[in-house]
Amino acid sequence: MASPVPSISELVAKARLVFEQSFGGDGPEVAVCAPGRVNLIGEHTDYNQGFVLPMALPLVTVIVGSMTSGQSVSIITAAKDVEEPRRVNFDLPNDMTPLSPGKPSWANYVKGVVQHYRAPPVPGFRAVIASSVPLGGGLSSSASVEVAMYTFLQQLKPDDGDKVAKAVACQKAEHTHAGVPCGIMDQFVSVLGREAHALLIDCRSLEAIPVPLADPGLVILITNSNVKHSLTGSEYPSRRRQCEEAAAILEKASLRDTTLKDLEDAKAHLDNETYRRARHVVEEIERTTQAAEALKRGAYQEFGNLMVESHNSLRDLFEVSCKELDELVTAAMEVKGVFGSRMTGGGFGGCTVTLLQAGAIDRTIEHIQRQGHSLRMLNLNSTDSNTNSNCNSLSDPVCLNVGGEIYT
Ligand code: GAF
Repeated sequence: MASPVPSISELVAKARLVFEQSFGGDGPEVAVCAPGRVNLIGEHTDYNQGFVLPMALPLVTVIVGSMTSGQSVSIITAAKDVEEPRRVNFDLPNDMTPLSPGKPSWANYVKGVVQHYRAPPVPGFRAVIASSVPLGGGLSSSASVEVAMYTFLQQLKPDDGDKVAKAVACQKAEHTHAGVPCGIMDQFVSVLGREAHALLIDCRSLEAIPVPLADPGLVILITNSNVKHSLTGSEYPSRRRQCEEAAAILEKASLRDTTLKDLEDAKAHLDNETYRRARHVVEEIERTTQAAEALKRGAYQEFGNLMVESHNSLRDLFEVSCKELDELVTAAMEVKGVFGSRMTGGGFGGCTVTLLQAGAIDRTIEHIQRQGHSLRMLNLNSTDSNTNSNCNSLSDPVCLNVGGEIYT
């Protein structure tokens, strides 16, 4: 009933075939990959310097390719549902001239990472991208392309290997070349995520604590509303701006430094919308640390209750949910054995994430489908994750980055 997740080897084989058909010659010398993510709780808190609790997924972006002697890049995407053309060539600037973003938009992630690579100048290369992360599904397809691209460049010309700096460089690529003023969560967990763990990330100090998530009695179900979200519109930047305005009025560096009491005391100075945005963030930061504690104790019902509170707050205060996401959460919560459910990611469409007892998986999927949703679902048993699996489908050298580790 749940969709099978293509393995990393299958994606590498697909990308390799496209490489050989398009470029001929000896085939690719390098293969890398980086995961998408699902955020369990802590939404729209990262750019407010708060906490987030995402986990890396077995859905990944793979890049295969080789260095060339020239000063140009030729990149092809074999990912689903992307804008044409699927092949883009560009020259690498031989001075400090920036690489301008343009059309097709998928190539901007590549250009952005080339621009912000921490060991310039980048050598010429040709490469093929393949991905199992759904585009516009709120599962960080863009961060997984950025981190895979960065990892690919590391294989051609190593940088100093600093993982946090790598995530920050990929975040910059998203800012300058995709035009999304995102926080650090997606790139951070794509680089530093660990198998069978969620990551409690402090988005101010950029420190992270792995929280074990490998109970065979527990399932994480991701349900795609099939409403495509795009964060490049005005909504995401405007939410970020409202949060910054609220912090400025409260005379705080960020909403991380704000308590509920501060907010209530200043309510008269904030317009109602700004107040509600700020209230979501302040309470969500608190919920996220509580949820991480609950997960550590195996208190799944407590965790689930916090997920539902988070969803309601995103729906009513932050206003980034939509009818389809709300319906999916309601349907999931009607099933016995479901602990909690919420929208995940930036919002305005995309996926929900549901925490449930393993024994409840079939009836949960059936129930959601009976509500009239014809949905693509991904059943992620946390013990069944292949986010750190290696792949040997290329002849040497083989380099894979999954969850931040490089295997050669
Ligand atoms: C998107 C952004 F890219 C993240 O940085 C984060 O703000 C998220 O939306 C909302 O929590 O995925």
